[in-house]
Amino acid sequence: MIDKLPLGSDTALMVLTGAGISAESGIPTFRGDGGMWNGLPAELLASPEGFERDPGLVWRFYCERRANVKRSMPNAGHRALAKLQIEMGSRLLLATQNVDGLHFRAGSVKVVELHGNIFLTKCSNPNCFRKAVTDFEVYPKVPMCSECRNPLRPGVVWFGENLDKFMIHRIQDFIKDGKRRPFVFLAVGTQGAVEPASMMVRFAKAAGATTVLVNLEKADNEDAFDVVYHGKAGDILPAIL
Ligand code: BV8
Repeated sequence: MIDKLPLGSDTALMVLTGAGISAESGIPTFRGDGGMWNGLPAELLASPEGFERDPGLVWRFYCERRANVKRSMPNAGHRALAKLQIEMGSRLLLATQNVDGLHFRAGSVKVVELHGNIFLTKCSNPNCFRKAVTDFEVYPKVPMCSECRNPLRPGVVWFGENLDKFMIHRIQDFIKDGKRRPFVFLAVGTQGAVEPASMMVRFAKAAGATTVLVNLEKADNEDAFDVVYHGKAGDILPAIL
């Protein structure tokens, strides 16, 4: 039984998306085929240790994904959220764990990219003043910083790295604001295995939110949701929004 989300005229809605919303765009999820890439765990490649050990391998991992994302298009799930944002404006906060940028390409704005964006390139030297730049390049070998000669790296948040504190504050403020009005938290296409994103539903629930999950299979944090739909985001999101 699929019901429309309870979105009244002053309801605040926070949406958190994960790799599953981009699966129907042809982008592999992290836990699909065991989260492996060429026999290596994604979590090892998406880490400072992995980059330190073999920057060339990590760049091959990201360049293959950049090329795949460039060939991909947003799907009905992305588009349903972009359309809803036009209707809800600032009452909707869209945060994503994905680095593929497909929400922006579907027309969503002000998307909180918790884990960065695969089309950003920055210097791996934290003391270098070179700024992160938008970069669609697929590199045959490790690109070096023209300022400090250290290797460049993708502008994403790796395992063991902190998320941008301004993004965290923006989400905390939105959840706090949810206490004073009808509040819905919707998670889409996420296993709920990666912190701190997987904890957000609990904070929203504590703030009085009705919590809804749309996911192909059982999620690790499924107990935190009032309503659970198991199925494809591209089918369910247009129906409930
Ligand atoms: C942090 C960017 C403080 C890179 C990503 C022990 C030691 C060290 C650290 C930790 C530890 N224990 C916990 C931690 C913290 C760690 C963590 O949570 N680890 C996990 C593995 C246990 N988190 C961090 O390190 C974070 N930072 O905590 O800072 C700190 C600092 C130092 C030490 C400790 C703490 C940083 C996390 C960010 C990592 N970067 N991405 C890149 O993309 O290359 S996360 C990466 O994995 C993706 O971005 C993605 O978000 C995540 C995978 O999660 P999902 O999005 O849920 O994707 P998944 O494939 O898992 O699930 C997809 C779901 O979709 C499935 O359930 C499937 O059924 C469903 N699905 C499939 N198709 C569809 C569908 N649903 C609907 N429709 C469909 N069609």
